[in-house]
Amino acid sequence: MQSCCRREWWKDAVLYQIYPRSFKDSDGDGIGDINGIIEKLDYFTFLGIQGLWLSPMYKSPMKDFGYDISNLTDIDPLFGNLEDFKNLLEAAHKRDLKIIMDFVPNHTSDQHPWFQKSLKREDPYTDYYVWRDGDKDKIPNNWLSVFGRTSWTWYDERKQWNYHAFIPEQPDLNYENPRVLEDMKKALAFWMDLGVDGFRYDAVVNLIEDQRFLDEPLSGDPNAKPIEHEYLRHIYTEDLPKIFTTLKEFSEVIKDFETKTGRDNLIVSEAYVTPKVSMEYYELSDIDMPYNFGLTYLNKTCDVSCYSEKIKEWMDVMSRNRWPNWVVSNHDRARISTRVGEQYIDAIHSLMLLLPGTPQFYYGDEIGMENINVTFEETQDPWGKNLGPVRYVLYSRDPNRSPMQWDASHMAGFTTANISWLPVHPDYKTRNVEVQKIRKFSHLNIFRALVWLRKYPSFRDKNLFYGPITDNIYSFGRYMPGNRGFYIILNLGHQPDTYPYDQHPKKMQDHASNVILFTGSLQDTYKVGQEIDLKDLRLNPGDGLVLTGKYNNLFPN
Ligand SMILES: [Ca+2]
Ligand SMILES: [Ca+2]
Repeated sequence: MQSCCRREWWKDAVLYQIYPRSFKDSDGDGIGDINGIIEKLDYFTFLGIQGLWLSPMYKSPMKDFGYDISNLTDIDPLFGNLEDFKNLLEAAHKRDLKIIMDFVPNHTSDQHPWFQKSLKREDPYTDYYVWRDGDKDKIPNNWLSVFGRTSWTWYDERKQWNYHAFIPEQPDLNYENPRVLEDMKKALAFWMDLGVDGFRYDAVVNLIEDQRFLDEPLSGDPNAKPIEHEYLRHIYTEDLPKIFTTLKEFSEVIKDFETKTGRDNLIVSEAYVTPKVSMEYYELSDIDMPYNFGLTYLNKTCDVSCYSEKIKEWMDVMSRNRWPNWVVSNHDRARISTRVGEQYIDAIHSLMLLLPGTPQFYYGDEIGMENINVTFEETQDPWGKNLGPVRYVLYSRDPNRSPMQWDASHMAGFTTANISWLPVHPDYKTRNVEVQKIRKFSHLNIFRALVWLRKYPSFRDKNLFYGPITDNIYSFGRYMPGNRGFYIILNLGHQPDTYPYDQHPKKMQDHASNVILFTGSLQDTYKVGQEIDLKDLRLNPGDGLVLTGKYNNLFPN
């Protein structure tokens, strides 16, 4: 709908990514499914979540865990069926919870009927994929798969090479053929008719290939092995200009549907690019929120500059009608707890929930779930398998996809089976939803308090001002004239530090005097509503404070 006239639901939403295989198993096969998600929908009401993004549940041989789709308009039996999915939509909508689907435009499974027909040169599918003539013993060029090794596979049936940006079982669609675009639009329409609330465009940087098929230059990265994607600079296979116009065609289908039905669909896109390039997705592809992945690069060596640079870099490009968003982890990135250390989790949640814009959380991050260790034998992820028993640890995404830790019972309450598709983290008896529900200052309850806090008008706009920073302390303020203002002070560094009061913004003097929320070691020091003298404020690493002018109790019970 027109952004001039009404506020889209996703601007006030907190989003949550479900990795369906790992969320909740309803039928005891050790793999999460749709009915499992339905069982747990009240959890999102409890958390204060308004939108769920579901990683793919389409029919798939599961070579890349659902990102290899063999039927774009059906659900894989592993997860349930279309009826189950409709039930999920209905049950979610009853709770004012929106459902965002993954949309995978770059490729299908090699088991998709289009590919099977293309293999036989059956029209109109002959050119649905990227085929190249050549000699069986000589690959067309040096292009490398994102998951490592050559991106070309020879097919005797066609006596031709086939291009795949990912694994051989994920052949790339050929967007030089306009029919491909039209057929993919039909898939979008199918799910919109069913009632989904938006899409996440997957792997958009790989969508288009340069039609000259020239060798890519070496990256010069000394850490990259010759079979690894980082070994080359992807000037002919990534970020090509035609991506934007192609995606815009998809977005137009979605926007037309919005105009017809009066419903707002959220369009997000996955591209690990600079904020500047991200902006092109807003402008040229009509995407509501290109994911802001800056904070997915945080790690244990980060002092405050990592955070402040990424935040400023992103906010600096948020002009006009662009709406900010924040992501720290997902199914492709190590868990944030593991990357930066558990003691920073509450402070990072404070950033994500109190900075301007829409945050998206990865399942389990709200309780600070950690990566699991996976041996090479246990490795399921093709990215890990492809690179062998030494290098797999650098690439496998299995460690951050372990089952959700619901409670201290058998298999963390995830499944009744004795074995799950990936192991449950051994810390589940002490780290789980149930145990954190009861603990007043648990990650889960601080997360809920922050979600509740962001309902104040001062958090609803893009207003933001930066407070002083040190090597350890980061601070920022949010306010809207005529409303209660807030001031947030976080120690994101590695040393205890004192708030630099000599640089304290004078305009905040009146607003920031009472403690409203605190994390880390400060829970022994402060009470909600207590007046505070910023001159003496000392914070340990991971500590955080939210200050405002008046008393407010943020911790229910
Ligand atoms: Ca199951
Ligand atoms: Ca492609």
